[in-house]
Amino acid sequence: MNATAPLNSGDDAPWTREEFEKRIRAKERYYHINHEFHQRMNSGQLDEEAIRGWVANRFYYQTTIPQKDAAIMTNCPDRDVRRQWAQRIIDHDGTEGDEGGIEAWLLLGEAVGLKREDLWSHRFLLPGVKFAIDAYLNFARQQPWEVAASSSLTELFAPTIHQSRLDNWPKHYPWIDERGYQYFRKRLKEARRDVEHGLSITLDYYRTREQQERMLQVLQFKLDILWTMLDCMWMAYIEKRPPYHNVEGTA
Ligand code: AHQ
Repeated sequence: MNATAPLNSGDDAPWTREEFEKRIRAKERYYHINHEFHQRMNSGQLDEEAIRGWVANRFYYQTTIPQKDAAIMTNCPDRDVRRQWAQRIIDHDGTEGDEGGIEAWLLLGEAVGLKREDLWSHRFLLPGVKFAIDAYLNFARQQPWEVAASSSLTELFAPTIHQSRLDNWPKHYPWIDERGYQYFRKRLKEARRDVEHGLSITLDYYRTREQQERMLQVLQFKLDILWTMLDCMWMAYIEKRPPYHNVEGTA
């Protein structure tokens, strides 16, 4: 080994904070904004059934997020972190005077022609979408709280996706009541605040190169969850091949 080389010059040297963050952000190309379901959605190619199916299936994700965040808090012994993380639960469950994200999603449901009961009953929830979302909740329950916290960093890429809906839905889907768009506006601000906290926890926690590489795998796991949800919706609402489509109705 070259005697003057810096101690950390081997290829197992930890990345600097800047390099680590750059590699985290480089995962953006796997973000579900690039899934063909979202590309069709944002270019006005989805029919009403596909839009309603997406809203109904995503409702299960929205109601699971606060449970996921509560699981992280259960595992987190740090009061200061819990104080900040608790805000995520309030953002979704709401509080006196601010009905929260789940209520806003119910308004989105009504805006696309669904009843609140259609969402709360999860009657349109596809099995594969449920499995993917349950995998996220169980991950948060079982992993160290810092690992579960870092899996929320797919939201680094979320402001773009919420903005693309606000830009595209009104022109492509004039039949949707614009009161439904409150959720997307709300998340623009909340996502930016959440990822700041999530990123600082992440850049502090993963120290060795092996841990940093592990974090990129954790982020890919969450990206896979979001991508898989849309794969299931593609089968059901684009291919019109929901589970058991070829066996139902046969004697
Ligand atoms: O509305 C979304 C939301 O509240 C959250 C919380 C965060 C997490 O803790 O994993 N992720 C997330 C996301 C929301 N919306 C998704 C979308 O496409 O509208 C994106 C999703 C995410 O980026 O993980």
